[in-house]
Amino acid sequence: MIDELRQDFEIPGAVEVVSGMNGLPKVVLTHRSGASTEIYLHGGHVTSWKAGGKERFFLSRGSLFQPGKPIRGGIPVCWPQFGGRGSLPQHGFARTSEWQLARTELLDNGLVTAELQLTETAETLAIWPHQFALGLRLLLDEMALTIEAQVINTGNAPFDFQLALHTYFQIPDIREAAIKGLRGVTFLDAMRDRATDVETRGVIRFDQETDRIYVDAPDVLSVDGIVIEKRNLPDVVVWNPWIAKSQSMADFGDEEYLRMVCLETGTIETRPKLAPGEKWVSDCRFLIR
Ligand code: TA6
Repeated sequence: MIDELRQDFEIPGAVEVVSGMNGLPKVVLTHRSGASTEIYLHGGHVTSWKAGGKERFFLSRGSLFQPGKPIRGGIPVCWPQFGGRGSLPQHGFARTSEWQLARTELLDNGLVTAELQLTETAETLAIWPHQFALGLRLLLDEMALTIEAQVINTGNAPFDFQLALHTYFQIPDIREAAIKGLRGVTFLDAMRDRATDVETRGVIRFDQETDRIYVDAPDVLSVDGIVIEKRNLPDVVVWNPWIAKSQSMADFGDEEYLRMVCLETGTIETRPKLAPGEKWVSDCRFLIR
């Protein structure tokens, strides 16, 4: 399988297809500046983004890299459901499905891109009776990684969905982390049974388990010097499991909460509804200052 993918999609100096953890196919994009990103076909899952000589995403040492299991870290794709709010498995089935590599490009301006796609299977139809095309397009340049997400209803009945890029950022110390841009935004607090509140802090710091959905958040945010610019992804989730929850997660080290924070971008409280043939698009850009 990897040999065919290499033949069809590799671009010397820009795109490689390699055997990743547990032999899972992994696409490696490398920009001429030295910036790089990696995405597994398993889950359509970005596991690394190196820019400015540093890894910017967190990946747990305990991550399983097994069929049917989500990878812990990087960017899990939560679709068509977020969390446990529906009849599907936690965060939906996209992050545990095997995606297809559809296209790779090296553009004249040096941008390196890869497109992955997931469409319905017998397994997905059994739990979610809709035909769809879910696509991710990665665009890598020296200072930024952009992820374009799109959903097309390829069936003959309408459906709605939730989508979130559940991004794990690697940070030196959660006790020093700073998230900016959410002052005045209404949030649902999972630690208080989804009670509604309004964020009063210009800079969000962490000293306990934090799990909040910020509704209709501004399109420009930052976490420890990384700027996030989103489009058509109204909601933001801020999550750190802290001590007790970390100890309860089998694929996550007890101390790993110190080096990560999730700042997720998605459409969670707003569920886009697609008629047959309709398309929904979004993009999210991660930029180092
Ligand atoms: O993004 C926050 C959240 O919904 C938390 O409630 C926590 O469950 C986290 O996602 C991780 O979920 P997972 O299924 O990947 O362990």
